[in-house]
Amino acid sequence: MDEATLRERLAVYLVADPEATSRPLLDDVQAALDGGATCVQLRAKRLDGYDLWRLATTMKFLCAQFGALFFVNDRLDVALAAGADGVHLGTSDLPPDVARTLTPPGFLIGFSPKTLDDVTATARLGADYAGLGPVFPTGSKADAQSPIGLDGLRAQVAACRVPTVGIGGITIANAPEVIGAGADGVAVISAILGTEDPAAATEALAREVNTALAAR
Ligand code: TZP
Ligand code: MG
Repeated sequence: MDEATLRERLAVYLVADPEATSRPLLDDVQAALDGGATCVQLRAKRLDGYDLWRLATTMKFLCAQFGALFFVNDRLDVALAAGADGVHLGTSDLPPDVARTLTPPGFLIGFSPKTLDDVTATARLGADYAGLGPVFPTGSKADAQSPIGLDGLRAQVAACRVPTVGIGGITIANAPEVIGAGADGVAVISAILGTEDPAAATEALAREVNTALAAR
């Protein structure tokens, strides 16, 4: 996939975490796709390999119907087995360059750098995009670092030579500022899964993101 297409597909990025919703996760993912999500990452820290693979396989099928990208968090083996478009790795997972030795051509690797040094290493390690944050305080990640804020995000985007999404505490209200700081998209958990109507929430988020992207 060329870089411009990847940037477009990262615009409205749902991180689908079963711990963040009381509804069946696939129903929420379907609703988010109906509302205009362009990308979905399955992040299920407590599922074992079998359950994660089953869920990932169904989620990939659903995403493909909408032309949305599908990533699996942490687990390269499950991402490959489920036919995902890619895997999302952090600094405590397989390094992107090591993961790359195991992946077929075109398979996407996302990376969450922690420090500014990690940010500059992102492209060197062969990652296709970076998740930068937490931008704002978040209640969705127990071990989250302190927020980098919009200025921190702007600095990290500038230092990052691959497409980026901002993550952490992003809402419909502050999404335009995240895009204004240079991110190609917004990655959210609670702004979609924590609402009564995930389709309407995604639609509103997508509207804000697309307006902000058009204004840059
Ligand atoms: N990584 C950094 S912040 C975060 C993750 C997975 C949680 C984002 O969740 P929310 O609810 O959108 O703040
Ligand atoms: Mg991880």
